[in-house]
Amino acid sequence: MDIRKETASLLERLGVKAELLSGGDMPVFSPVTGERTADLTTIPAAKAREVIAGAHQAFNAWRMVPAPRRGELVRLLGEELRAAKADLGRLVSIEVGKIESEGQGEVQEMIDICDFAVGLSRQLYGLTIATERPGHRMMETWHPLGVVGVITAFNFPVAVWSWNTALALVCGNAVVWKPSEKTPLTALACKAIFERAAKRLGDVPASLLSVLIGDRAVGEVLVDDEKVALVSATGSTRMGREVGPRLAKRFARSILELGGNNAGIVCPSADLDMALRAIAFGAIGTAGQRCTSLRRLFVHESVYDDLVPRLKRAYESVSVGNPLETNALVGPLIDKAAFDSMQRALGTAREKGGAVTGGARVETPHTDAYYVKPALVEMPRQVAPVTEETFAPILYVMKYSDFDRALADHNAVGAGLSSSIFTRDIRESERFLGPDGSDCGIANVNIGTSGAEIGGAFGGEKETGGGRESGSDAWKAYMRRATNTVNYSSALPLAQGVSFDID
Ligand code: UN1
Repeated sequence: MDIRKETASLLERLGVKAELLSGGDMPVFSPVTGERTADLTTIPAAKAREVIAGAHQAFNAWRMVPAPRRGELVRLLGEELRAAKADLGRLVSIEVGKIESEGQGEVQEMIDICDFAVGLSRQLYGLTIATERPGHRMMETWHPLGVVGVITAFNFPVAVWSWNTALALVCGNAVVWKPSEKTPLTALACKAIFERAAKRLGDVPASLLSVLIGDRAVGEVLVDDEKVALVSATGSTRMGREVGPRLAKRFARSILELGGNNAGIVCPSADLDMALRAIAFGAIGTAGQRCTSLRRLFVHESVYDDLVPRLKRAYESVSVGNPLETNALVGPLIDKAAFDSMQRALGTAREKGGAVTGGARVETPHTDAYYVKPALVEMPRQVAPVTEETFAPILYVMKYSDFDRALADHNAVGAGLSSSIFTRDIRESERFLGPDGSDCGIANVNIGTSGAEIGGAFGGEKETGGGRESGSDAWKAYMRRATNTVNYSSALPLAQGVSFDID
């Protein structure tokens, strides 16, 4: 197959102009073969600031459009995504290396959030609040916020954009998107899909959605520009440590979705067949490149010798290969840097007494593509590198005897995104979900750490950054709340019984 040609023809079908794809200063590669698929042109900082100013004008107009009408745009976006699902999913597979069902699944997640946001566009509810003063009414109103900057990572190049954008649009905001340098082509495709939806609605302000192709410097423009009211950033904790304080300095809002070092606990009563499948998908799926991937596993000593050998067999037999041409369950790592950091972590784990199954490079004809066997590492205890997130398919397995100790170890890492317990004992599961249980933003029972639905709020605590995106009431972060007190009486009573009579 000719990956460059297929990329070009997919992009053409998706509506991206061919002239955008060549002659630029930013090469784009597919991890599937390591080949170059396009050369895009990056935007200079000054031009990026102009784009943001344009987005601000779009916001000024869009905020006056009634929310259900804004929802109609998102409904059309959902329709266009349904029509483009096969092509966009395939492009995700080319650009990220996901297997087919995961590439398609990512687009399904976009369609789902559009449906959610359409309903939401008629449900941006505010409260009416009891007031202590007679002849008064107190209420909350929710208003559009401004320009929303969206910074996305390579691993979910389009779904995370859609979570933010579908909500931001119904909330009355304009969006400026800086995709990962590793996955800009899917961003151009989303922009073209959005433009079709906007054209069908008619009357959509120009620049309601903009895409900034560029590197870190462009991201910094977005973070520092006063016209950007909120930045929703997905990426490493290191990135969040830089972005968070910069936004705080100018009192801008942030939604940070950073690293995960997600764990599972397998208890004595667990359904081991179910646990096995859930663990395998969580740890091996997407080549361990989800922020929700399962990275640590605590297994009770009574089931360890049953579960772990079965897991190792699954690791040894899992098919790794070209996701575009084979039915492999595991595609490539994103690049050489990812491969190197995986090998470094495995080296350190071995030094600390870890017994490694898998982890070696799988040779293919493509020397610049990095396929690996997923690695299962039996560790004597939880020490570095177990305590750090390595964005690769490494699962550290540890034996436990005491539930409290396992729970303490579970929480004893910096990140706090997702977590799971496998048990049929309600005391254990409720404890895990309770106030002294898992300290993560996502805590599951008898399902894995990854593959969350869009209906729930998505995000995590501690070094994961505290942001919430997607479902539930995450929309509130994309609006500003006003508390309104209306006096319809002929007197002016002051709150708290204060007297202040002037002659
Ligand atoms: C991410 O890896 O950044 O829960 C997002 C999941 C997906 C989203 C992952 N729905 O695994």
